[in-house]
Amino acid sequence: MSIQTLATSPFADQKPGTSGLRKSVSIFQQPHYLENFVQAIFNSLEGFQGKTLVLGGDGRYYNREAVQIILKMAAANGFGRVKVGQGGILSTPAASCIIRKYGAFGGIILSASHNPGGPNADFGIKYNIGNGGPAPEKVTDAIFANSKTITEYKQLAAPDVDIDRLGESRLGDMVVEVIDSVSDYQALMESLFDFDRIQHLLTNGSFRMCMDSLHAVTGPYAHAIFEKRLGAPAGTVIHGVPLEDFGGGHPDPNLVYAHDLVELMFGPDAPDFGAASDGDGDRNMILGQRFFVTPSDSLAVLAANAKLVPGYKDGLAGIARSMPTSAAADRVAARLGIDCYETPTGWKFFGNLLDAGKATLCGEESFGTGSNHVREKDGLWAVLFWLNILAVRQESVEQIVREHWQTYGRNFYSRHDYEAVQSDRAHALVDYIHAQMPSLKGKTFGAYTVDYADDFSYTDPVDGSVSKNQGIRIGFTDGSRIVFRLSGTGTQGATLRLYLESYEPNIAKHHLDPQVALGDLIAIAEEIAQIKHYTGMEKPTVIT
Ligand code: VG1
Ligand code: CO
Repeated sequence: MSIQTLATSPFADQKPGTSGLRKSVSIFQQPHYLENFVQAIFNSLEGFQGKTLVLGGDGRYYNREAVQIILKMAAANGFGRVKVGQGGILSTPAASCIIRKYGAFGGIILSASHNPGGPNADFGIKYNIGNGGPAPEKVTDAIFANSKTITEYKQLAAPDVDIDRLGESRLGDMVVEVIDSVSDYQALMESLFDFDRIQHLLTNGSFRMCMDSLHAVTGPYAHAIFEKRLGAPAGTVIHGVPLEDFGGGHPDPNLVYAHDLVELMFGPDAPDFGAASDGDGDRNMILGQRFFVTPSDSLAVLAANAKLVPGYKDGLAGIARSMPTSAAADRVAARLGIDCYETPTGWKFFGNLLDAGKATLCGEESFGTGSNHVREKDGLWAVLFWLNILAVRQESVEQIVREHWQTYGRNFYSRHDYEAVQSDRAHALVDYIHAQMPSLKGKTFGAYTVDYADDFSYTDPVDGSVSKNQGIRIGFTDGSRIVFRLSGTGTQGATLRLYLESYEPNIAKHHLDPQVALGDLIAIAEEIAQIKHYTGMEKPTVIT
């Protein structure tokens, strides 16, 4: 087995987005495309000789091929060991857990998360650092810079490794260790939650749940934890076999794409609790019987009830949420007397706060919730957290959320996505809003007066790094807001995200449909951004 150095030339489009590099499979299959990016990762790291790399992905099309390429490149570049999930499978939170547990140098996760998979869909790759979290911007910037000047990459000339059989083998001087994809993660969950109590809830005959893995990576994890360990009846987990194309669907746990679950949970014989997770297992959607919990509310409810859960019984150090996420969690933090941090979109911005012990729980409006147990958002963790709360409180999901609103008021919230918009039109829309920004403050729209209009900029309180242009915020004097952002994970044209939020303390209005409660703000957003004109779309692709 010899180390080969192969000549290559750079690709101009390898800039990591909100969460790694995401492109269509056909782009990744171009000669040297994946290799260039992997070498660019290695070139921007120092001190990994002889150290351990964690490797795995969500099982989508091209996962297995990419694993073989990366193993041979890791061996040629001098890693001492790669821990690879069996069959190339590791959920994003499991990879984070394994990096931390074994003190690995870092990890490579193969996933395009909630984007569809298959030969005509998307693939992705991201690098996580030794704390188990996504590489911060200074690392992703270095990777991008390297990718633009790369001239060669290294690989070991060797046959493929058997990644389906557990155990160790050698690839040149490097050890390849094929590990069980689930067990370390399951052990971590058992250390945080009251499994005995959850088991009792799931087996007492009066409580039913449905977990929809959307044919994505959490299937094996959900089967092992909910059915095998916690005793839920067979069939509790649906779509639980990971498929390379996720069965042709979007593995995105929202009201549109998790349609089978939504139909069940809003149907006549709905279970008590429903949940779904995304392609790589870091997102979650929580449903009660005929009741949807917004991710922003979910974060707030978990925070308010954290003391009921063994892993969080001593209280929270702080809460962090991404800027577009509703301020529901801020109200809980205020009552608990702890800090609440507002970060840009993307989990990489939570890492420093978690490492510094400033935050315990983190969340994003995009169905992402997590804590300091790993450095990624964690779908099944959120499901277990809810189950633990339900097992202790013995109330329904709806009762718990309604009572939460009574205590804290309700933050009406919705996100409207306009997908696959022509890029130049989307940027023209952003320019159009920018042009108005200096004159927006003080302007009135019906009953609403603009309090501020800015581009969100974040200064990391731990390392002082500054991230600019993280979304346009238009805030009104009554505390409601409109936020505009362009997605950093889409692969087709541009995706416009419009985030809407208003606060309603009056219990008598808590029953309103959010689209009705937010109706004025939706109209104002259209007036300010001319969304129909610029996107050419009459209505959003997805409303959550
Ligand atoms: C989206 C979400 C963001 C999330 C990111 C990665 O990013 O809005 O909150 O962190 O996806 O999640 P964007 O740039 O498209 O808005 V995942 O589960 O796709 O890794
Ligand atoms: Co994801």
